[in-house]
Amino acid sequence: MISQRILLINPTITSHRHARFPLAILSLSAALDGKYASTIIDGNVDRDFISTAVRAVSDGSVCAVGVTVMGGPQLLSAIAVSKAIRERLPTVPIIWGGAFPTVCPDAALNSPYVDYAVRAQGEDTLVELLDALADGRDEALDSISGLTWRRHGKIVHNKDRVFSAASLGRILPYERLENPRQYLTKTYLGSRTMGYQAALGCRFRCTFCGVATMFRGKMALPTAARLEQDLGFMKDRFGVNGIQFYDHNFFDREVDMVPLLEILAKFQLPWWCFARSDALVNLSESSWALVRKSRLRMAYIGAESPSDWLLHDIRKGTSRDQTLEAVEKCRSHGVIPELSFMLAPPQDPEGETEKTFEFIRLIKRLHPATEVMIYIYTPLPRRHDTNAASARMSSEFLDRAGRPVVFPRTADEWAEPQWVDYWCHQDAPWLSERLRRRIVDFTTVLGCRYPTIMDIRASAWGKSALRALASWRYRYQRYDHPWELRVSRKLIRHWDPRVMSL
Ligand code: B12
Ligand code: SF4
Repeated sequence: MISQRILLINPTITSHRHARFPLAILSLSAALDGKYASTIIDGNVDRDFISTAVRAVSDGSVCAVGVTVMGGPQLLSAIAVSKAIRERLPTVPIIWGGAFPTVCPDAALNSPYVDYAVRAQGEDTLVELLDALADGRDEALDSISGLTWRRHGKIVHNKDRVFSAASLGRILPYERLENPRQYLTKTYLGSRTMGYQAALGCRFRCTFCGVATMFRGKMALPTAARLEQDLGFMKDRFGVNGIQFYDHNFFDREVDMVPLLEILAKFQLPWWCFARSDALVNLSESSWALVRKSRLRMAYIGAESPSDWLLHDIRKGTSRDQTLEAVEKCRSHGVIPELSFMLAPPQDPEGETEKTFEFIRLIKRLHPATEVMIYIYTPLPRRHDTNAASARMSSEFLDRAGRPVVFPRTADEWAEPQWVDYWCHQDAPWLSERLRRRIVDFTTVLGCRYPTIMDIRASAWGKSALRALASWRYRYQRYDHPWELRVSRKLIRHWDPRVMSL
């Protein structure tokens, strides 16, 4: 018999208009079924979610609270809701899971309003944790893989949980959300675009990527039957006409992908996904034919850098030439490549940034429709051991004043503006003010010279005006202080592509 209820919270991370299905807490809710009842609160649609959450725990019917936490802006709302619950009902256990506690479990536990941090996949860990809490024995906590907790005030990291593909077999309980249709957004893909994850994990282990910390090189694909069932459900039940695939890396081994591409080609719903350049370059012509038929509109490719030494350093496993080749492949098959770059690595911030600008200009000459996402290279602190990580990072990286970079040790410190920017790849301690300005200016000029197709709000004439206004600056590389573009962009209400992408 189900006697206990857990509250699952997705703290606010974005506007109501951009809210996506809160897949993490839906997946957890599905895994709890049959053992624990769950109530879902989504801070992206309930703008007063902290009061809602406090009200929900106040009557004493909730045995624990689970909060999903991504670093960056969501950390602030996660802290706020956790503090409010702790204050109202100090005895209710508060459990954090998601990207932030996976990468920074010490910082999460160094916060008085977090009792347990669940690292990586959370379904099984959560069930075992709730069972142990119901049991009331601390010893039971010891054996729960993937859990970070406090034993007599000291932080303990249990061993990592082994990768599990079990969640691929569960159907998400969308009906538990208030009005599921409000999560379908109007995008360039379709008037009812849905965020959906088909596969789990990624078989690569790029050193800068939180996905590698979470999955440690493991991945699992759904069966073609499962994909077909979900797409059919989404189309019939919600009228979905566009899909953003959240799979960390959509194109896995070609032989395994073909059955999935065949399903996508059957539905022909315009779609978007994350992909690697090497996978696209090596795709056979018959698979490309399926890709075309399936209406893949845009592929987000982590190009990261034009420097092969850096790509090697971060263990990306791709090369500059593969990026160029992937752009060409996409062009010839009618897919828009969306390339993301990481600028200003600490080893040579200025030099690498200028080199990347040149590479972007080259790509724009080859395929002007290419979308470009510009981020700052912000390596993650190492897991499990913030102090040792800080020490290691100290010897590796210096800030703009020449002092060793020391990462935050608590969630509150990570919530400070400069570290929120760090998590969002907007700023880094080694970036000089001059270089930061130059990157912002280049991004503005590029974004106006080539307005993103993802922005469906700005008018066609507005985009043409921006393009015309920015063309001399782009042509003569006069990026400094593009104040007229900034003003025009505001007037025309043209979005930065990073607002629309992921
Ligand atoms: C959708 C999405 C968003 C949405 C958020 C939608 C929402 N939640 O309402 C938006 C677009 C707002 C967003 C923003 C950001 N995102 Co985001 N996002 C994603 C994406 C594509 C899918 C997340 C998802 O739903 N996954 C599916 C669920 C099932 O998996 P999950 O969240 O990992 O949950 C599992 C475990 O983590 C764990 N778990 C999670 N929560 C909890 C809670 C409890 C209590 C427990 C026990 C367990 C648990 O159990 C779950 C099931 O196994 C992921 C990539 C991905 N595929 O995961 C990136 C990702 C999470 N985002 C990331 C980042 C960095 C961001 C940003 C902070 C910056 C950026 N994009 O560059 C921004 C913030 C920018 C800003 N200014 O707001 C990174 C995190 C990496 C890292 N460094 O750790 C990811 C992994 C993308 C990437 N490859 O880099 N994002
Ligand atoms: S291939 Fe992409 S998702 Fe996978 S580890 Fe590398 S950067 Fe992360």
